[in-house]
Amino acid sequence: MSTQLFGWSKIKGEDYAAVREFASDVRNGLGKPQKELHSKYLYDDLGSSLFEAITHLPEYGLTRADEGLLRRHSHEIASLLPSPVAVIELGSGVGKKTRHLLEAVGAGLEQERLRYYPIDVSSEALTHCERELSDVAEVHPLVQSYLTGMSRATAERQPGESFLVMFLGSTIGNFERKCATEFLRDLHRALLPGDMLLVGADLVKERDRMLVAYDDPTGVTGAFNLNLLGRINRELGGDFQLRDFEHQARWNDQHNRIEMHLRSRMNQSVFIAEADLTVTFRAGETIWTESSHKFEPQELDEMAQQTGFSVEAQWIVRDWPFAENLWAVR
Ligand code: AVJ
Repeated sequence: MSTQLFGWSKIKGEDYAAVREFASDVRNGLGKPQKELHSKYLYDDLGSSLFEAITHLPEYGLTRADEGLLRRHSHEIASLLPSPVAVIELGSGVGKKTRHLLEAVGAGLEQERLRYYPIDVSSEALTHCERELSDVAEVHPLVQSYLTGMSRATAERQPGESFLVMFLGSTIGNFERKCATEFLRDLHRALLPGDMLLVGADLVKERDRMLVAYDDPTGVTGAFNLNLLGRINRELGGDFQLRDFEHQARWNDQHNRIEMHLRSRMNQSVFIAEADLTVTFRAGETIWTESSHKFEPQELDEMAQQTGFSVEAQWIVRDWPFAENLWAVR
C-alpha cells in the first residue's frame, strides 16, 4: 500500500513538473511578437503517431531516403565502426529504419548481444520500438531529453567499448543553425575519442517538392501541426478552437528552411488555464511551430569540422536528395 502510494506520488510529481515546464514555455512562446511554440511539443503520443503517418505519405520522401541509405550501406557503415560498440539513437521514434543497421552491427559482435539505447520523449513510441527491435538487439529505452538520455547511456560504457550515436531523419534540421552547432559540441563533450556519430540530413532540393512534403493534400501534416493546439487544450486546459486555425508551410529562402506555422483565421482570443494566460490573435497572425532546415553536402562537412568531429564518410541519394554522414570524435 505504502509503496503503491509512493509510486503514485512520484509519477504525479514528475507529471506536475513537466506540465509546469510546458505551461511556462507556452507562456513565453506566445508572448513573443512572432508567436512560437517549440517543435518538441509536437510529439506527444498522438503527434508521434501522426508523424509516423507522415512518413508513409508519397509527398514526404525524407524517411524513405534515409531508410534506403541505411539499408543499402548498412554493411559498409558497420565495417567503419570501432569494435566493440554499443548504439545510442536520439529521437528514435518507433525505431523502424534502424533495424538493418542494428542487424549489420550486431552480426560483427563476438559473444554479447548488441546494446541499443533509443532515446525519445514519447514513451509509447519507445514501447513500439522495443517490441520492434528486441530480436536484433538488447533494447534499453530511455524516455528522456537527448542530453540526459546520452549521459544515462554512456554511464553504462564497458571497458574498451565505443559508442555509435545515431541522429537520423534530419532531426538536426529542427535546430536553428547556430543551435545545431552548439548541440553537436554538447554531444562531442559527452563522448570519447573514437566514438562515432551517424547523422541523417535532408538536402536542399526543388522548392515545390519541399513545400508539398510539408503541406500534403491528404492533410496529415496539417493534423500533425494542429495537434499541438489540441495538446495544449488537453494538458493545459486551453480553449483553442482548432477549426479557427489553419496549417501553413513556408519556404524561408534566407535560412534555407521550411517553416510550419498555425495561422489564425480571424481575430480571436484564447484562454489557457494552466498557464493563466489569455492570448489574442489578429486574423492572419501565425504561431511558428517548427523549422526544418535543409543542407548542402559540404555544409555538413563544415559542421563536423567546427564541432570536433572528423568526416569518415558521406552517402548521398539523388532521387530524394538526402545525406547520411558518418563522423568520428577527434
Ligand atoms: C522528424 C523533424 C525530421 O522536419 O521533416 C515532418 C518533422 N514536420 N513533417 C521534418 C516533420 C512536418 C520532421 N522531422
